[in-house]
Amino acid sequence: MGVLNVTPDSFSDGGRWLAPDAAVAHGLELFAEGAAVVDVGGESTRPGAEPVGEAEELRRVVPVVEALAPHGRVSIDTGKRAVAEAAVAAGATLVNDVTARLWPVAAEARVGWVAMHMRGTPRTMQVDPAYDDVVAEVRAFLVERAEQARAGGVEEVWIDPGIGFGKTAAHNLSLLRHLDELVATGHPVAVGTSRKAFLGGLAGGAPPRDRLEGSIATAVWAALRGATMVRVHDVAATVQAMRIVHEEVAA
Ligand code: HH2
Repeated sequence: MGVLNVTPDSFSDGGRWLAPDAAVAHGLELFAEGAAVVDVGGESTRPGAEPVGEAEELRRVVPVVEALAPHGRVSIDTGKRAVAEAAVAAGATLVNDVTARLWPVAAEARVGWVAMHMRGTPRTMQVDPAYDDVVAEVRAFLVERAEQARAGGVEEVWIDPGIGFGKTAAHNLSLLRHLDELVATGHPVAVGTSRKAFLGGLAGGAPPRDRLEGSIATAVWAALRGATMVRVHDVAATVQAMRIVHEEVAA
């Protein structure tokens, strides 16, 4: 899954793809690099981000989804029901739901749904996140939501631990270390580590543009542990790394 942030303020690429033409061109580039899905988002969920109004988010994403949908699978990264509905009407076939609440939209439209775990809201989620057992709590939450969605008629349900969403670096590492416990639930697992802050911390304070090594290392780790979708900014490099591991080393 390639990331396409149509936002002025995303943490690693804010503003680069805000103009619709630039966003569409970048989305086509992500497909050409080997993305199976392009994930269009119009609201940054970085720690501390201010919410975006519904009308503005719609204005950012709908034309981009419409232009990209004939070229490949498009997902909509949102927490707003109206945005998910409009994006699906414009051709998106996967709702990437950072609030894990919007499965009725996917059921109604007969499209796929990604349930991501987040503790709190982006504005406050990194203020002292605490769990007794992060892996067990995230797993229980995701299984409950996934079962609700399946019972409600959604056929394609993904679960995603929400790396960095109300989690310390230690929480993120535990979730990655024990990813097999999410895989064992039987729901397909998606993971997004790309360029995230904990990777900067593990690489001597590297800024987002210098986190490719950690992004690829954790994407490959996640895939080897059974995740079947990774959400990444650097599609070409990740595809190459995955090909080498899956088609050559593990062949
Ligand atoms: N991470 C981000 C956004 N959406 N969706 C899923 N399913 N999983 C993730 O880990 C995930 C996500 C945050 O990354 P990004 O879009 O690059 O940044 P921003 O929220 O600042 O736009």
